Amino acid sequence: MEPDLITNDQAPAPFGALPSHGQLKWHAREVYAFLHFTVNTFTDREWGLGDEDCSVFNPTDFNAELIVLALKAAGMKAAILTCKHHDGFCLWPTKTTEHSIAHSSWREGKGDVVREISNACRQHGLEFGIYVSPWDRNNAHYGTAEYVKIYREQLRELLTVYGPICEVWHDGANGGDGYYGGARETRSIDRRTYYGWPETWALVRKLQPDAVIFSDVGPDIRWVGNESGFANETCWATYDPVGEDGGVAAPGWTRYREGGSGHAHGKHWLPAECDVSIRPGWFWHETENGKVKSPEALMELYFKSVGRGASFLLNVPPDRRGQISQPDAESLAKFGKQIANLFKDNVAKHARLTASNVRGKKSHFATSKLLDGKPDTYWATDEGVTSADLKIECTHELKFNVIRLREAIALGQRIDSFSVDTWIDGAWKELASGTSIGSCRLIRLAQQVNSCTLRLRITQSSATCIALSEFGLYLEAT
Ligand code: FUL
Repeated sequence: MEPDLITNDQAPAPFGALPSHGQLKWHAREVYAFLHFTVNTFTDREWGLGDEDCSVFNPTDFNAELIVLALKAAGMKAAILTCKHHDGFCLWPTKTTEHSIAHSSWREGKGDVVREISNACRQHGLEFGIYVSPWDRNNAHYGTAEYVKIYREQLRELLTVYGPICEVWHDGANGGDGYYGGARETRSIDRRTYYGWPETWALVRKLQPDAVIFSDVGPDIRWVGNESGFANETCWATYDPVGEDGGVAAPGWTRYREGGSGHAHGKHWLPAECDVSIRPGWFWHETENGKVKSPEALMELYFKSVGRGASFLLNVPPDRRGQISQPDAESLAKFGKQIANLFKDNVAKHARLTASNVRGKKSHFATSKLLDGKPDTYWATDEGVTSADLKIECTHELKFNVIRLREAIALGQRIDSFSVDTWIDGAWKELASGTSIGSCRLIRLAQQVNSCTLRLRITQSSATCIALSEFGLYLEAT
């Protein structure tokens, strides 16, 4: 946020829950990758048992740079690596367990996948995040207080040795059967209390203050409640998770389906992340080489995640070579091109924008801010003006089939509903309408529209005035 627009005494007062610095950076990432890679890649499983011999991890031609370049071609801004999945095998030479890459035959036990992926990310301008499964089917101490210490130590290693970490990812799979150092039994834990999450998250905050923490319940980023990659059409950035029993929520202990929409004007800024795999499974399996999602399917998911104010976390699992398989890489590259082409030109950029109200009639808050491409400038209305019209006029026809709106979210999520109309044969005709906007709302129209005159109506705002940062019209090639 430009200091003068936030601190300016004429600027709108922030409304409700607000994003932190780390969350604002997260909103800008929009599309980023999951890399599921571990012993499962070599044993053809989705959940390893924890009894795998370390030597099974042996990629034949691991190449972190090629992996990261495949992600970059899709326009991805970050990669989150499964540093440890439920099987407990650590992809870095940890001091906390022998069940790690240091005891594999790969590079004679001297390799470090976390080091290489994090370095390649930084070299190519991507940020790096870590997935560290709390459930550990290998560790003999799982279920005792000793294991919680080990888990925190693993986080400490990862958060101190590998440079800046953008996101820390905790899944909600908690306990069950496993190897557990040879005990081979079923261990259950109390999901609400066992891990001591507040203390664990305090450690993350201390070591990496800008990292956002993801789990079913945040504290920074929430699970959207499905693994299919979409948010609900109405999707608020605010959310107040409750436990399955209505009490205190914890990862794996929450009414997770509510994550799809969040809660309008909830107490916490806790936006949704939509995770999904480019293949049916999270890990690479040869039998799924023909089942890679097409670029069109990825586009659809983009509209249903990023286009609803959430993020698109797309898993792309490295194969047994330690690279991204060709069908996956091809789909990623085409998807990246389609996104880049779609947004390269806001066709409304030369249009005349006239608002029914501009805050204090000041240039600071003028409608031109909607077209400057800056997330921290915005058109605002006077106090008490909670609905307003924006007319868009052009001497030539604007041709588009996608509309993009963004709120100035540093000031909170303020708008409740909107509509877009086009002027046809002497009357306004409604093209689209919706509810939540937040960081991004995309409307993908069924047909191309050619029009010289349009109108955006902000029909309701719960804040005392409106602050909208972008109005964009784009043409998606069909
Ligand atoms: C889940 C895990 O059980 C899956 O294996 C996968 O890692 C997914 C992203 O999270 O909780």
